[in-house]
Amino acid sequence: MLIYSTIKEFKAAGRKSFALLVDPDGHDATYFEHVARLGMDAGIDFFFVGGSLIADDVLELCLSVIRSRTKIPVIIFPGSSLQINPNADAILFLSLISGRNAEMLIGRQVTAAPYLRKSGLEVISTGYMLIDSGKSTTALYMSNTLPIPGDKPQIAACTAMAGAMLGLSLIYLDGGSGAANPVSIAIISAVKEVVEVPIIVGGGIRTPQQAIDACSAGADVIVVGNAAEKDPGLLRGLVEAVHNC
Ligand code: 1GP
Repeated sequence: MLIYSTIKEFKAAGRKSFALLVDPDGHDATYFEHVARLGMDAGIDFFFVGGSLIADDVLELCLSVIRSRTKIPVIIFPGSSLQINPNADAILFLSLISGRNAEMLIGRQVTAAPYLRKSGLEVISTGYMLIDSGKSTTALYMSNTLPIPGDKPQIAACTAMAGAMLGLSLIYLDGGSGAANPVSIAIISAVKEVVEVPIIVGGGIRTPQQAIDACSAGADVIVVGNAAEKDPGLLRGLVEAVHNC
């Protein structure tokens, strides 16, 4: 089934979902096999694959190993416009709507569009919003944008509203990989109140309680990368917490 329909169906049924973020950079096939097993054992709903600095061949390897080992949908979460590969189920087509860098809002997308068209990937338009999380993250540096201040839920709400009105299919609230603090409940609730589209929340989620808080505030999909990479033993508890929300 198409990935976006699945996400929407889960949302309609009030079922929260969990995505494990895999950054292929610096890893090999053995690691990807391990991650595939880990995701299956923990009962995750989606693999998100992407990172700021990955070479093409590692992305390809990561996608093909995970897809050959599991039936869990694999979604590219591109750290750059070069990360397009047909070996996935879908791609989040990101527009960085929290920033004012025209390249990230529409420039890279124009370059990527013909490749995406040929790729056969399901393209899911996503309003990507970086939220200040207490420390500078790779995403901020690489995108050359300012994040939305963590204590300004109204700005986040208006940004998400504009994204949804422009027709974007998802809103992704991201504190950035390895964020010191997850996106706040106030920000998630303010966004939830004004948009109907599914909301993805990630960045700095390390505990089941943080995942539960984000879900209760309105997140439909929780994304965890760093915490699970550092301590794979955490994964099962995080997934259970999300599924029990
Ligand atoms: C980052 O939302 C993701 O873009 C996940 O962040 O690695 O901090 O879990 P973490």
